[in-house]
Parts: sequence; structure tokens; C-alpha cells
Amino acid sequence: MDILKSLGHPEEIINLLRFKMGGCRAVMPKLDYVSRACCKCPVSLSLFKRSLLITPRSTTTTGSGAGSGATGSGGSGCLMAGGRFGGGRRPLRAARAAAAPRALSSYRRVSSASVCASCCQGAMGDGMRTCYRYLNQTSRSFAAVIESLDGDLRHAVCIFYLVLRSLDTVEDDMSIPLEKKVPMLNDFHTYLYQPDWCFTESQEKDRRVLEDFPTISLEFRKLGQQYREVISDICHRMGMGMAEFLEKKVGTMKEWDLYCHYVAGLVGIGLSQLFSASQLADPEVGRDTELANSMGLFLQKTNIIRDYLEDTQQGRAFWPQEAWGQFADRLEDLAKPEKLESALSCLNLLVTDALRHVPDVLTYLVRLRNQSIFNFCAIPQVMALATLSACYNNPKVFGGVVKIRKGQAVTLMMDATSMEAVQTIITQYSQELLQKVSTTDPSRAKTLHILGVIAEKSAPLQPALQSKSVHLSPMYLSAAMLLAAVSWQYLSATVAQAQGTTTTGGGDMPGH
Ligand code: IN0
Repeated sequence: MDILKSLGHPEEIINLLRFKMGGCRAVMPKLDYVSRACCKCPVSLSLFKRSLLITPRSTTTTGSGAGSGATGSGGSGCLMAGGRFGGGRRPLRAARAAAAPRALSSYRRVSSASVCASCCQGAMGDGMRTCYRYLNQTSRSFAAVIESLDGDLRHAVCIFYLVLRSLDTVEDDMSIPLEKKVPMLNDFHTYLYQPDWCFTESQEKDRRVLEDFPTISLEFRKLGQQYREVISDICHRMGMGMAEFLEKKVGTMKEWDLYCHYVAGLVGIGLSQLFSASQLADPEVGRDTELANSMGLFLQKTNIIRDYLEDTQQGRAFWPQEAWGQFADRLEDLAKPEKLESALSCLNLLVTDALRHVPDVLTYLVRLRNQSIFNFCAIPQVMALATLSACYNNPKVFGGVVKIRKGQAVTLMMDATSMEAVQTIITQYSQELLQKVSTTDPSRAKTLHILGVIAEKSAPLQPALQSKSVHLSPMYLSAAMLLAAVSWQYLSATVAQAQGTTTTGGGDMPGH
């Protein structure tokens, strides 16, 4: 069935077959054994040699982390669970040509002590092994990306993920009365230092992490202090933010940003601080909380947009009233067939708002120098953009679940391993979005504007422009064409608006 859906996308079919035969680890980009100081086993030599861990010599903002995707071992079928915290999503066409790394001479190797998933798990204690099992049970494809992280960062991110998953499970559990849930969320960070704390009354799918929280908290306490401080601080701030929003709804666009900051922006801030603490990323990555916040906001807004139906059916409302209030009396009304036009206008307004974060995402990714961190960060972002593009102007958001093809997801996972490839993928989805912008959509001018900004930002970066051959590369041409097309459409929309010939219903949104 998945293969049928990928008909017309031959590369997806091949990638899908690799995935079906070997699981997500067979399509995960693997890292060079050279960088994996702890790894001595021959299996990992043959597996990890597929790509080089390389980074540009220059530390200017125009460089890129590079290296090509490759294959690895083991694993079973996995892609995409449900839920906002690591929910499901799937993707588009590949960017193979541009995924090729730059000339090796322009990069230096980065070495780091690291733990290899195939040989070093034997040396791992039972507690940590259990944690990786929980990680795989909640999200197998994402677990594979976490397991590929270098050095002790890998355990730190695994524990961070499980702690956040536990907090999220408490927030989501509608069977916990508010008077009990609020103090639980506020105090959650203190449970990290209470060896026996656990919660056995949850009805949620992921309740196991709460039932066996002592195993997770014990491993947390074994982490280096630099990691513990970050995880505990983020957990504290997120718990308080979640508690705040249990008692109020997401009203304004500003509140939408704030809610997403608590549940996802803080994840980006925490991860960035963990990257810097591991010394695998520059201190600046951990310090720039604005960019880190945008990484999380882009993912979370995409989840919220995609999950409209599931959330409203379960009595949850994450779409901001300031947006849907322009088009309907009640959020649920957007699902009524007679409301389709309004529903699409609201949807497109929110997609446009989410797209605002893409330029920051690009700036953030450019700063990353470590290949394993780059893959870890880039894969969810390109998946989110693919999902957003699939949702744009799509009536299915109000009648079912919008999914990207599994072959598309696999291909994106394999491709998003260099800045050039990510820029190409972003350019392709921007083109896809541009083709879908309707002349009557109230947010049209804003959508075209942000697509123009994204096109400009995802055009090849300065050093590449110095090379004559790059001027003729398909990536450069398609980015240039996209920029020209967006500029033309944007100008037409603005002129039409000035002449009063278009129907523009959407008011100005804060932050635009
Ligand atoms: C994540 C994020 C995540 C990864 C890398 C860098 C990030 C920077 C800022 C913020 C979040 C970042 O990624 C996962 C991705 C995920 O779970 N994917 C699902 C599939 C899917 O499509 O949702 C999977 O099963 O593979 C993510 O969505 N979240 C998350 C949670 C914890 C951590 Cl440590 C990292 C959840 C959320 C709410 C978006 C932050």
C-alpha cells in the first residue's frame, strides 16, 4: 500500500523497500567510525564508514555541516507514532543531487568520543538499557536518531526525552483531576531527585514511563551536572507553563506562541544547552534562545495544525481563538462541510504563521558543526515542513488525518544530512506551497511574503556563489526561480490589494 502511494516517486520506492527490509536503522544516516572513539568492533567499522563527519573550516554563518546519508543495521518497521509530543507525520521528493557533500578539502574532520549503538550497548547498565527500550516504545524512528548522537550527549538526550515524555503524559491525562494535576506539573522537576517517586494511576498510552519513573530518575542522577542542571531547569519551566495553560485557553496569537514555547520552545532551548554543554556545539548555540525557541515552535505549530480533528474530538483546543474566531463561532464548527471555505482560510492563516519560523530554523541549522546533532535537528524540521505543505489548503485536515507518504518520510530522513540538502528540500516544499496559494485566500499576501523570505534564505549561501559551476546547479536555479515566482505573485497580490480587487479578510497578526 505504501509502495502504491509512492508510485511516481521512484526514489521513494527504493528507499521504502530498504526501510521495509531493514527498519528505520537501515535508512538512518550513519556516522563515520573515525569519529566514534569508543567503537572498536568490526561490525561498526563497516556500517559507520559510509559517511564522513565533516564540518566547514570556516566558522562564518555561511558554512554547513555536511556528509552524505548512508545505511546502517537492524531495527524494525517504525515510522511515526501519534500525539503532539512526537506525533506522526510523513513527507515529498528527494534532494539527492544537492545532498552531496562539498569538496572534502573545504572541511575538517571533527572527532569526538562517542558510544556506538551496536557494540557499546553491551557495556551499558540495565537501567540505561531500559531507558532506551522506553524510548523505542514511544518513538522508534526518533529513537534511532537519538541513538546516533555522539558521546555522552546521547544518554543525556535520551533521558531528557523520557523526562519530557513523562511530563507530557501527566499533562495529557484527562483522568487526573485538575487539583491534583496542577501541583504535579509544578513539582515535577523535584521528582527527578526523589528516588522512589512514580505514578501508577495513569490511563495514558505512555504510562509506563511514569510507572517506572525511578529507573529514569536514577539514570538522570547519574548524568553529568552540566546536563542535570539543564534538564531540571527546563522541566521546571515547562511544568509551570503547562499548569498555567490547564487553567486558560489559547486565545491570542501571542498566547499560541507562549503555549508552544512552554511545550516545545523550551525543548529546543534545553537541547541547545545540552549540545553546548557536550562541547559538540559552539556555546553560541546554547545561548541563542530565540533561534532554539523557533525550532520548537515550528514543530509544535505543525503538530497542532495537523491534529485539529483529533484534538477537537477529544475536547482539546490548541488552535488560537484569535485566528478561528475570524471565521467561526466555535472551533468545532470549522469541521462542518458548509464552513469549508472559512476553515481553509483559518488553516492557511495558521500555516502562514508557522512558516514564519523557517528562516530561524535555517539560521540555527547553519550553526551546527557536528554531523550527529545536525541530523538529529534537521530531520524533524524537514518532516514538519513536508507535513505543513501537505496540510496547506487541504480539506482533509477537517475530516481525517493528513499524512505524508511513508516513502517520502524515509527519503527525507535519508536526505536531510547536510545544509545544502536541507536548503534544497525547503526550496522544493516552498515551491509546492507556492503552487497551492489561491488567489482568494485572505492570507495570500502574507503567505507569499514569507515564502519569498524563505526562498531567499534557502538560496545557496555566499561561498557557494563564488564558484561559477554553482550558478548552473539545479538547486541554485530552482531557488532563483522560486524567488522570482514568489516576488512576482507577491507584487501582484500587493498591487491588487492596493486597488481593492482581492478579498482580504485576515487582520494583522501579532509578531508579523
Ligand atoms: C523533540 C523534537 C526535536 C528534535 C530535534 C531538535 C529539536 C529542537 C527543538 C525542539 C524540538 C526538537 O523532535 C521530535 C520529533 C519526533 O518525535 N518525531 C516523531 C514523529 C513525528 O512526526 O512527530 C517520531 O515518532 O519520530 C518531537 O516532535 N518532539 C521532541 C520531543 C523531545 C525532544 Cl528531546 C525533541 C516533540 C515536540 C513537542 C515538538 C518538542
